[in-house]
Amino acid sequence: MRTQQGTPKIWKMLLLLLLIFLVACSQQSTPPSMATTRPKKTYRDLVVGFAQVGAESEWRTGNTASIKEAAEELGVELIFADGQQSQENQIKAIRTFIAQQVDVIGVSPVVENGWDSVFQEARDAGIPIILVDRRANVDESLYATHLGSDFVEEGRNAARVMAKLLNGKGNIVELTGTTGSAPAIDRYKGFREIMQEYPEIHIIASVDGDFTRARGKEAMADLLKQYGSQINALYAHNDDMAIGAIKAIEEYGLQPGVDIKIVSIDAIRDAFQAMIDGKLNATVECNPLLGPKFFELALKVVNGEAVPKWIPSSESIFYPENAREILPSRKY
Ligand code: GYE
Repeated sequence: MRTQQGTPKIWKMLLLLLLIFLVACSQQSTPPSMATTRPKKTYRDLVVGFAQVGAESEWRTGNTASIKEAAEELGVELIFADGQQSQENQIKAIRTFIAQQVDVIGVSPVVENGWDSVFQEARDAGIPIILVDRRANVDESLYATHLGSDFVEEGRNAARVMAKLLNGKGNIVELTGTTGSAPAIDRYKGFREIMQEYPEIHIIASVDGDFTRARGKEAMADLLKQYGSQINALYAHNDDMAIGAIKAIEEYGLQPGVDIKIVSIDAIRDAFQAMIDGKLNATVECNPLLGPKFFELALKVVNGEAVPKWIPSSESIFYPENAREILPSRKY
């Protein structure tokens, strides 16, 4: 009797165990990717915060226009913050983007250092950072990718051109970009790398012109007061400073491009005009039209696709000889 009564109980237990086993198996056989896959985002789903440096140069206004136009064309929602060349403003903007839970943050860091904590905050919130144009001095794990030029190579190219213009001999003054910014650091470095091959070329002064026309003019006027006709050439880290300096040289009574050879960087439209007018001897291109590529990268990053850690631009050098012909095709 006991055995007769006991049998159905055992069967029930076994059935229950079998059921538990089957449920466990069915859960395990679900591919892990199926459980976590989210539908891919499109441009129209993207909300992007962009912390811009400011509006210090024509290069920058060209860069801002490219970003805004690309967002508009692609249908990306862009929240744009102008940092007015202050790191504090840029950090505040990034914190606001984090609070707004944007999908991606783009930033062009005004200076290289001091970004660790705010980038870490973005990472903790799961928001990827993309460096656009300028680099930040942080661990690679704190940003998804960097889209921007090879500033060291630009400095090297400026030096190669300058050495030819001076026939390997002369005194150069330098107007550097914003102290502590990636392009100022690299353009300074690249220029010297090449110039060390020319023992009869001397860099007699190097002054911060903050990438602006006004500061470029002021700084060049001071340099002329100090060194006068000892100056054979000017190397400016951007065209805007060179254009400011051209005014100072004219006011001093010398001929820019002739008495003082000038090489600068960016290749903005006004630099082409200065070359046509015979006041600038060469400009090394730096491409600000980064908008479309930036959003392409943003979308990839958000969708978990792999992107390279650095995407440099390909750039050339322009001379007075064909400046008139090229100017109409320049977009910035
Ligand atoms: O050369 C200058 C601008 O970061 C490459 O910033 C950029 C530089 C550019 O103000 O004109």
